[in-house]
Amino acid sequence: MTLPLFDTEPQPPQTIADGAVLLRGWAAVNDGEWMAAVQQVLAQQPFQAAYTASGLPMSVRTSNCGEWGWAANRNAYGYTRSDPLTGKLWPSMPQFLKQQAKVLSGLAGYLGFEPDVCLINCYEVGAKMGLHHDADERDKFAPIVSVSLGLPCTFVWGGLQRSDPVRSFRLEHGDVLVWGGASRMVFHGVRPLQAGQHPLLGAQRWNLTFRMARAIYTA
Ligand code: MD6
Ligand code: FE
Repeated sequence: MTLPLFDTEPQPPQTIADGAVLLRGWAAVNDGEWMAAVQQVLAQQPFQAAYTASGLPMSVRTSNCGEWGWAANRNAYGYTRSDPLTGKLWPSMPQFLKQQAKVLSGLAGYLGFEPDVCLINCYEVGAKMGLHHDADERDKFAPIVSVSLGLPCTFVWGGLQRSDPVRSFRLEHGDVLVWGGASRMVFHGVRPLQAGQHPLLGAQRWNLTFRMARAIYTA
């Protein structure tokens, strides 16, 4: 009998739509390093409340690292150099995170990915993300690398129009979703987080999205 090397073995890349690749379990193999790197960011930039475009409080809390960060208060949202709340520059992106994001995007077929932001979202039980697309980045085709840690969620994947039909799938600890090109402006969301206990994250889900906020993707 052959034993799996890891609790969650990385699965072969799965193309879920044009330009969108799911790498199941790829961040679970070194999740201790992922956790340590995120904790290092959170020590400098703790999770804080965020607001939707219409000024309503969101159920997720956010942190950032990188040259830019995504921030939202009651009046405005978008990418800034520093945290509008404290005036401090966003903490720099740990080398481990940047290197992993580059390797994972490469595995999905995107060479030359140079993230200048990692937005970190924290979901507690009941937290959700309504249907949206990410349009604040300058390059509307550059990939985004999305890493899920902790409790599983139901991810909703729609089309280029808000009214397009959606399908949903589970994202689990260590799953990585890379999407750009023709899928970059697809509407998507996250259903309310179900209660549970994860060995590393307890009752939380963290989602890391590596983005090119200001740079133009040329590879
Ligand atoms: C989440 N993710 O997984 C929410 N956006 O919690 C996103 O909204 C997202 O995963 C753009 C690109 C990838 C994503
Ligand atoms: Fe999004």
